[in-house]
Amino acid sequence: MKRICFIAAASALIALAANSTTTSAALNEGAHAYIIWPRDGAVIPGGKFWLRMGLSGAGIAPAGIDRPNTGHHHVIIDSDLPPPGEPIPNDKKHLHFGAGQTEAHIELPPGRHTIQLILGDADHIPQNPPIISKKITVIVPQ
Ligand SMILES: [Cu+2]
Repeated sequence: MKRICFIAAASALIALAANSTTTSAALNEGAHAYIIWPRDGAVIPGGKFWLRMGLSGAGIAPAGIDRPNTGHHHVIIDSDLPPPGEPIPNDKKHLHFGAGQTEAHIELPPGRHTIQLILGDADHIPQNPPIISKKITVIVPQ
């Protein structure tokens, strides 16, 4: 019940935000995701960390909530961006945060890894143009 209330409240806020905008396309221009932590090139002993995800120029909405200029984060690990216009795959290299999370506990094995964010809409499809972060590299020592 608590969760349902939260989603209802979030929808109300998003609706308010949407009313004050002109078109979603105009707002999407320049929107981008960014990785707050870790920083590019970080060495992470043990490979366990909290990834902190940022978003500028767009809003977070849970999967299934269809509002202009919103979406939920996806973390792409050791992979290139998924193709445009199709749902983002759901596997070990493509993690969905469909509850609207902006933090994720990640565990990576030893080695070099790339991490990149891409926003997806209510149906997990990237926005057009896509709202992405810079691709960073992290190193997990042996
Ligand atoms: Cu998704």
